[in-house]
Amino acid sequence: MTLHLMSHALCPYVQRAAISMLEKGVSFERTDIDLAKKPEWFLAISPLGKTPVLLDNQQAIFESTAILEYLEDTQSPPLHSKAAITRAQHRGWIEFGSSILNDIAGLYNAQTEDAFDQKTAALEAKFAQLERQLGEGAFFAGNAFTLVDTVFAPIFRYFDTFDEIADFGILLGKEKVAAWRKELAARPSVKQAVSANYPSLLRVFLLNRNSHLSQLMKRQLS
Ligand SMILES: N[C@@H](CCC(=O)N[C@@H](CS)C(=O)NCC(=O)O)C(=O)O
Repeated sequence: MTLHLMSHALCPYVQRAAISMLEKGVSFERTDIDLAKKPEWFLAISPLGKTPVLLDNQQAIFESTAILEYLEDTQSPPLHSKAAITRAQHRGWIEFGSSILNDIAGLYNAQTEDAFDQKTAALEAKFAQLERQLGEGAFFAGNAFTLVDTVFAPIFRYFDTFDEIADFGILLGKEKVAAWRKELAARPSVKQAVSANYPSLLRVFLLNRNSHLSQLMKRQLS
């Protein structure tokens, strides 16, 4: 089987697929797409013009959750529970993770302090929900690493850079969330899902948003 991931260095949705394949020990190729100048061949396989796309022997699959499900159907070990009820619940939490990613984009693009504070509050509330949801064990669903973990590892990765700018209080006092974040950061598949220059690329990306966060970063640099 030849798997080829159409990728972007900073894309959290790409990381979901990469983490899943690394967990399953599947070898795959990776090609970075310039999302500011999408090639025609990429638009032909990506109806929404977004990364990730996974090519399996030239057959294209788009949307990260479709890719994760395909990898579950074709590669072991499974990262989805055997129980239908748990799988359905985890799909819900994956969607919850996507809504956090939208809030994070809202945070780093916010033009005013007010808009930034609103996004901070929305994120704080969502992580408080997660804190209540988490049980015992290293990961979202106890000691088994699941698809929900592939979704949250890239989310927590943003906070490594945010924390260098300031503590916005989003994760403050959430002990279970903090322990989960630490476990995910130490996981080899999570580490290998991005290149070594990810933190510096993210800083440049955030600085170039012309947003409230960019201003905070510039003040820090001056
Ligand atoms: N729902 C999509 C979201 C993917 C997505 O937003 N990808 C971003 C990069 S992280 C993208 O390709 N953006 C380019 C664009 O929207 O033009 C998924 O789960 O795969």
